[in-house]
Amino acid sequence: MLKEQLAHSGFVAVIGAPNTGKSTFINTVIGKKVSIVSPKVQTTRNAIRGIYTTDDAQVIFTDTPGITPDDLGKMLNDWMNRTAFSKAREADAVLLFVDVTTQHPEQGPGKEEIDILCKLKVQCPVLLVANKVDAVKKMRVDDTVAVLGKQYPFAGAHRISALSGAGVPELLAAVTAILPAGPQYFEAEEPSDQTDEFLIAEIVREKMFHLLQRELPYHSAVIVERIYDHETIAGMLVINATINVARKSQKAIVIGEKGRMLKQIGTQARAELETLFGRKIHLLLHVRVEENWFSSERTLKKMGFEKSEE
Ligand SMILES: Nc1nc2c(ncn2[C@@H]2O[C@H](COP(=O)(O)OP(=O)(O)OP(=O)(O)O)[C@@H](O)[C@H]2O)c(=O)[nH]1
Ligand SMILES: [Mg+2]
Repeated sequence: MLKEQLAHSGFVAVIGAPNTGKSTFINTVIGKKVSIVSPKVQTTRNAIRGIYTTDDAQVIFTDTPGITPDDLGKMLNDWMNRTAFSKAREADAVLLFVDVTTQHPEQGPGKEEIDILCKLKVQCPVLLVANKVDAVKKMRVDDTVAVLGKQYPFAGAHRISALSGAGVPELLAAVTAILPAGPQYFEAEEPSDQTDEFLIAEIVREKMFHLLQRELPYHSAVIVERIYDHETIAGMLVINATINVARKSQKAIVIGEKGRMLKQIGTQARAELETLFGRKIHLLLHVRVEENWFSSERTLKKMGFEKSEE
């Protein structure tokens, strides 16, 4: 049952440059994987909700793609950036993530952060979140916060480690307190609103990010075509998914010698999916060449993108 009135409820957009730990933070808050994580930049492509519910509050976090001027396949990149800014504009509060390990306060604030702050035209409170404090000295964190603090009228600054969870409860309390009274939007048992198809595609994509070199994951997209219960093997979930790549040569790499790479991607994804769904899974992966899929409106829509207006 949804409660009509909570002391605090609303939408919080989590934005920042790529690789700053936005998705890691969402997963830590929710306590399970809602959004995929990798050491490579631009892992997240869509707006992904992680819903945090307590007795008297509901905070709907939206994980967003890292904002970057880099141009990897124009339309996809453009839509990713638009997604991040439009989610910030729709939100009741914004968390701007900064990776303290990549900041050099003595050289002034990061170019990426300045660029984001210039384009961030929001009325709502924006909290600065200095992430990865576990990896650098405290002084450097303080300097980063001080330097960036001069660039924008932040409603507060928090120092956290999304990975270890340090500082996360304090940040959660602060962002909850900012939100006005309002209704409960989602059931408490629903930590996310993504479909099974989307989550499965994302898990396959995460394994590709970890297993494939350099640019390849960026040139790939995963689409779950069909999920069905197997008629003869009770309890087995059969999943049919396609990996789109942009070139024939990329298809060969994803499949690998004697199909080894594709098998490894499938095995790792299946293991995680079996834990997630709590049942046996048969994952059928197929690789298809679709030139310039990242500039194809039809394919991007199939991948869950919306062409949001800026
Ligand atoms: N040391 C340390 N590493 C972290 C922390 N948070 C995230 N990371 C690492 O940073 C990398 C990027 O994390 P993600 O959560 O994927 O970053 P993101 O901001 O969602 O990245 P995009 O989706 O590409 O924009 C991963 O290797 C994480 O393990 C942290 O608090 N400390
Ligand atoms: Mg991410």
